[in-house]
Amino acid sequence: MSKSLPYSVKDVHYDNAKFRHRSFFKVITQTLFTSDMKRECVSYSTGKFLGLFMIFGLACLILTHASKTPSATDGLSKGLETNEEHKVVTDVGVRFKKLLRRAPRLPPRLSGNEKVSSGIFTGKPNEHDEEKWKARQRNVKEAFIHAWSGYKKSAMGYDELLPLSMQGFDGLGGLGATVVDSLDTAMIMGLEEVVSEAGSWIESNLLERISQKGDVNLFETTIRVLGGLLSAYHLSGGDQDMNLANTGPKPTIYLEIAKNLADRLLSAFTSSPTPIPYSDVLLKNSSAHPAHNLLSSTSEVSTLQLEFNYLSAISGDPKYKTEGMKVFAHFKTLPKVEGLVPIYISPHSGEFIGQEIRLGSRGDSYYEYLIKVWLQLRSIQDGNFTYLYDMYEEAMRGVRHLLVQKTVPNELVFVGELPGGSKGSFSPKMDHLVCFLPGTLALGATKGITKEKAMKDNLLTIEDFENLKLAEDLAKTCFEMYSVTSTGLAPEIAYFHTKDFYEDGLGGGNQSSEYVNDIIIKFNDRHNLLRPETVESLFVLYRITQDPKYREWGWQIFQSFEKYTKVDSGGYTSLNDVTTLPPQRRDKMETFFLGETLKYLYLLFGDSSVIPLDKFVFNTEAHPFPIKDAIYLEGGSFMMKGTM
Ligand code: DMJ
Repeated sequence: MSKSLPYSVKDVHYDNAKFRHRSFFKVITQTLFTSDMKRECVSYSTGKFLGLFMIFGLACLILTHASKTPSATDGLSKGLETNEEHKVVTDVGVRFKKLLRRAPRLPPRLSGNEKVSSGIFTGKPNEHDEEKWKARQRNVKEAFIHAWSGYKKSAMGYDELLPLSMQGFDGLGGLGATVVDSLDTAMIMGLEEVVSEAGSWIESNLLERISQKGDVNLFETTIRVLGGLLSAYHLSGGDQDMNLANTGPKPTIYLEIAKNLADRLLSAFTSSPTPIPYSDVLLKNSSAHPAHNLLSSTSEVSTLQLEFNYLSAISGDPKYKTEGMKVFAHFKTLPKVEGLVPIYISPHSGEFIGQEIRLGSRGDSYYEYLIKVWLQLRSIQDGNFTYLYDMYEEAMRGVRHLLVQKTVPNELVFVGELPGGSKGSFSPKMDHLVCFLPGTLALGATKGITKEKAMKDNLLTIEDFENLKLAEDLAKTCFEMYSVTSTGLAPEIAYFHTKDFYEDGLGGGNQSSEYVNDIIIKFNDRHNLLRPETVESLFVLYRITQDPKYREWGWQIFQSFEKYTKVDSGGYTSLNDVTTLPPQRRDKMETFFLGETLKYLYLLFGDSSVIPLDKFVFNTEAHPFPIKDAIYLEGGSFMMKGTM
């Protein structure tokens, strides 16, 4: 494991101070952060004096400045800071903190390449481009129709479609998961016929299923079914007391079913002796039990809160939020490794179990929900949720310090694993699931506004820039995990060639890829389940950086899905091996292909004003809930205050 910081301020080129008039003090303080300016400064005749002055300044800083780094909460949610926090910082410390904050928040100097590709200085995309992306967006809509019609024809009412055998399969407890997961995508795409079919099925069947079905997984049911119902409620006009959908049931139907389901799911919380819920619920009698190994996954118990909080807001009943947020309050008290957490937790003791740390399976959305729940709740007056932001920032520092490495020979950035915790060895292995992280990092950095606006308004801290840089580098690696294979589709898991690890003969099969020696794909990891994480991150990064390369990458990935996963009789299928041609097919269309993958591609190619990231938060299954000024507390209960 690399002991040195793989990411440092040196990696972040964001200084364009030369475009601005700088005061004497700014010259000194900016010099602390930017190597370019350091050179400039030394060339002055007073260089030596300035150097001495810098050393003096640093000494003062160490004596007076509390070690806390600037937080986004400084600039964005001042109201959340406590008086105590203000008291511990001396006046001198405050002055130095301010000086030091200003330099890194200056807008960056974009490279020539960036200027052209970002479109920031080249004006809006031309008409031809607009038409091109509209056409590509239509292609995604057609893909969704093909997927839905395959499901409708062979599997309507089942959880999933088996597209090759043309039958349905209940792999998620039998709640018609594909119907609910697909509904808001159809609404966003304006597919009224699908909205009508899915909405009518939900209205006629779902309550009965909920009251009769047996075991379901708390997490999967919350993110896919509860999440799908809640976003359908919002998108069909529920928050505005209107019915915006021309077809399908009234929004209140979605809300009523959501409440019924959530009331049963709550038993996972109330049956557990600790704030950590059990993993499984028996819907028909509202009872809950732990998994066979008696453990809950860290990501699962911490990926329920966006849904439960929003349900409390729209139903006026705080019980969902109260139970869900107890989990985070409990996590706050647990020991961590530089903010990183083991992937198992016991609902009986409330303690982490084992030492395995990763941002892939069982770990991933813990980190995603820390920042997203903070974004959702930060404007609410009934509690201080800054601790979520702090936990997120600490965790991302931990990621940069302990998990980020670069490949040999081409220096792709990846996030590895600690199979034995902080004392064990580093594993250069990354689940495709980790590719959610670039999007989350970018969202956490700008809080959903564009990078350009965030820089103009001086909102970005050094850590925000570091996180943005990591987001962009990691998104490239995720994209290359697709490009390196014969099919242009990523494997479920990739290993990376590092100075300590290499296995020969396990490339992705695309010999023309520059990275064929950097990325290693083991036999057991060669499948592709139509997962969304990479296109999700491309969507978020495109919205935030406005760099069209993310759209182009998304288009390449979409074309590969079209070429190798489309099933003529209807639907799309998972693959067994992405490295060989023709790829062996697996006979399963996961619900998230319609709920997430195609939705993110559609939004990536479309107008950025649709579901803006500073006004909506997507749950981990891509169901958008409104945030901006939408939820607030009034007289002890939650009310809606207009949403869009
Ligand atoms: C989805 O159900 C969610 O995105 C979840 O957070 C992770 N796994 C799948 C998609 O890969």
